[in-house]
Amino acid sequence: MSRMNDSFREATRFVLEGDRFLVVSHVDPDGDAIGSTLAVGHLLHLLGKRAVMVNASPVPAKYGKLPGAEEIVKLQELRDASPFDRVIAVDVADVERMGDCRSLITSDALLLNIDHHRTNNRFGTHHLINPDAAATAEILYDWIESMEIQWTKELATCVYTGLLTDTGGFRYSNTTPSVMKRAARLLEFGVDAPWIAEQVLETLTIGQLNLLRRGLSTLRLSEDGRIAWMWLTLQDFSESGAGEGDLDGIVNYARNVIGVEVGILFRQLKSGAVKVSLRSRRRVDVSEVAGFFGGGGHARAAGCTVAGTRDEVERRVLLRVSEALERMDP
Ligand SMILES: [Mn+2]
Repeated sequence: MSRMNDSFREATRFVLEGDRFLVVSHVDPDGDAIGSTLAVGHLLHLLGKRAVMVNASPVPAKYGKLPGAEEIVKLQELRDASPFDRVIAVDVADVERMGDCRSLITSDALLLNIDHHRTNNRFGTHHLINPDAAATAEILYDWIESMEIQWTKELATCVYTGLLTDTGGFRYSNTTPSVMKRAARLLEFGVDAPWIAEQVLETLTIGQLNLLRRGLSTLRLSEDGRIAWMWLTLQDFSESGAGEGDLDGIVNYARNVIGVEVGILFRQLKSGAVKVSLRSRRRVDVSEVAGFFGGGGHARAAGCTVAGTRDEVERRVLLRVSEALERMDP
């Protein structure tokens, strides 16, 4: 605990000593990535600093109404900006996950790495990393508290969004007493919980619905019924008018089938490789499976990109998941 306090103090000093910051998160951002990006943006503004928020991917529509979301710029909009020598990366386990945002950063930049992925490789110069945190937003909550600054509704809303989405709507095993206590405090600062839930959990785009329909039509089960998987092709994307942001949550339908322990979504990438999203119900650590293929994530939610033909990738991943399941057996 006291070590974390030291880290908070160092992180605060890092922020106070700078003037202009780049705030960045991972490609294909989720609610924790966007919520944490916005929370750091609000925080920097409250401290009188200049903050430029960027993401290599577009902000998914469901996060577009969060306070400040319209200020997250696209990479292209910064083409002529001078590079940044102070950077805050949120929810980024590996510098590669920033995508082309790396091009905005000087080689000698000071970088504060705030993250909760167990696979984080400490690529920054300053670190607030806690793999036991449910969300990057949970680390931000504690850091902000340590600064004793006045919470605003906007700041609280963005932190709350990260807590809500990374716990699957306060449902996953990372929904700890600590998460609920922090969420409860955030409500006291004026967070509109039903509004956020409606925005980020109860909203489907037509593209998402079309993708879901196509994905479900490919769903297959392993013989023992413990693995379910779906495929989405490039054609599925083009014909359903869907983008990256529309993939959110589709893999859960495979995992949610009764008896299934691991759900998998395979999707073709333009590069020819296959992006694999893995979700487990209770026992299999899918971050280990993803790690084997050079990816990462959390015990219950992880992903990787695998090169090879459709059949090859499917066979290799299913084999690895089966082995993980066998290891789980008593
Ligand atoms: Mn996260």
